Amino acid sequence: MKGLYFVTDRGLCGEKPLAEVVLQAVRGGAACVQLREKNVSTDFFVEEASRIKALMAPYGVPLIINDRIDVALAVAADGVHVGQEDMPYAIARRLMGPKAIIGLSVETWEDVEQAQGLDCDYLGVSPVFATPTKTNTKEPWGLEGLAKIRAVSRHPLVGIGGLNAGNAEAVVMAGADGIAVVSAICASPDPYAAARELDDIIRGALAKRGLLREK
Ligand code: TZP
Ligand code: MG
Repeated sequence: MKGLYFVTDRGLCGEKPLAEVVLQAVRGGAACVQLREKNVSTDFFVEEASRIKALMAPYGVPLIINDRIDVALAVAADGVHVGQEDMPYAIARRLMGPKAIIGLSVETWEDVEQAQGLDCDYLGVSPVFATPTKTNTKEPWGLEGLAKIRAVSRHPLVGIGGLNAGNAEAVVMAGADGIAVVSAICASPDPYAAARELDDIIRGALAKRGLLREK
């Protein structure tokens, strides 16, 4: 999981329809989209996920569902993202199958050590910085924490929490392979331009680390 990773929040999209914001993010360079819904009914979530999956199909960008394995299975999404208090990783893998993309959030050093034994596709380093978008988080990792995880982990790392065009380069240079953003795209008046700018910065930094062939 490398590059710009867009996580949705319908509340932060304001007047902009969520599907439109997703499309703009993907056109702007998002390499992955995670649908994250905390307050909608299951039938709404399934309908939305199915519609967004169809919209994204021409771009070849994977659709990941936050928490809800039932929704991911219902729409044959590319994967799920689970936190430490969601479906245990091993069960998520069994349900989703070997080809699914499964991301796991790590919030403590113990989580990082436990993840070493798991064949998850990436770790969500959560949160890198404190953010008003999600306040029930543990202590932020900071750039130093992220760099420490990079030094030991065998997994791709996706940073999340307070990330934007002003700090994305530093976060990649500290060891992130992917940069996950919510408000930097959802709350932007121009989600396409916001995604393009972020993608450019992230690619530049990945290239500096020798992780991309060209900028
Ligand atoms: N998990 C950890 S922080 C966070 C999530 C879903 C929210 C990140 O939002 P933002 O607006 O990109 O800081
Ligand atoms: Mg969760």
